[in-house]
Amino acid sequence: MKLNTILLDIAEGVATVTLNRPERLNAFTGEMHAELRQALAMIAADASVRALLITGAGRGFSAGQDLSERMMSPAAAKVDVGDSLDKNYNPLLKRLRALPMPVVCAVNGVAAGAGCNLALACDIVIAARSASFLQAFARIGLIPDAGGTYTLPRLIGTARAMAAAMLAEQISAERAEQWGLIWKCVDDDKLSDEARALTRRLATQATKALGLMKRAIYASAANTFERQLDLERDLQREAANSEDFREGVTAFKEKRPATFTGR
Ligand code: T3D
Repeated sequence: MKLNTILLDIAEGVATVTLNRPERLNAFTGEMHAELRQALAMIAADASVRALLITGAGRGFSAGQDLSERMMSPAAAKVDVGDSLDKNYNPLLKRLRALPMPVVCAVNGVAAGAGCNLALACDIVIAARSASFLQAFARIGLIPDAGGTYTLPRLIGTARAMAAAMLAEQISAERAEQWGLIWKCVDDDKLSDEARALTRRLATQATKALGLMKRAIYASAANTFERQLDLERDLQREAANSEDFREGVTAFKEKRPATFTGR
């Protein structure tokens, strides 16, 4: 598959997608969205892939929508931004959430606009200490999209979410970790190794259970306690039907490390 705006690597159970327009801080174009769709379809269809890592090339993670595709001149045809969300961003976010495997995001530099919200929609976010998170939308007269108005208040509460959205100030990786916006930040020179090691480790775990965990935890935001208990029962039944559950219990009894296959 020939790709111009992203890199895709699949090895040792891990798929790595690198946003690759470093000269534009990996801003999203229509072409990048099309390539991400192709890559995610390939990852979902490849039974050998048990975890996904997303990162960016160069000094930024992603500056969000490429604004050169949105140049407004009186002569230019008006862009329907709602169509762009319907066609590009919303399916991307839904596909990532629906992937039945852990998705790790390694934020290597600034993550702005939809780039920030793509990162925050991943299951585990690890960032370089010099990275930052910016809800840039208010600076250009937009509202947070790509799931931002959903994820932000759930991750950091309404007070911080509102100020992050309205003030559009850069949030450092250290503050993001303190607030619980991300899992953790690490020294810049450790990011790549730590993110790869973490994703490889996830790829050796009981993939089916991790995929079900993801479904349960994301569903909890819209569920009552009672409905969540019912969902846990249903998903636990599925987890317990896996070969990995049998292996986990057998390994425990035999006092040896479990070897999970993801089945
Ligand atoms: O339209 C729809 O489809 C709806 C969806 C919208 C989703 C969105 O994401 S809207 C939000 C779009 N993003 C932004 O508003 C962020 C714009 N960028 C920035 O504010 C800054 O670049 C950063 C704070 C992210 C980083 O600042 P800095 O000083 O580190 O870098 P820089 O010098 O501003 O950028 C480096 C280059 O990348 C520069 O190009 P140049 O001058 O070297 O030729 C800059 O123009 C370019 N660049 C940065 N962001 C974008 C971009 N080019 C196109 N689109 C960008 N978003």
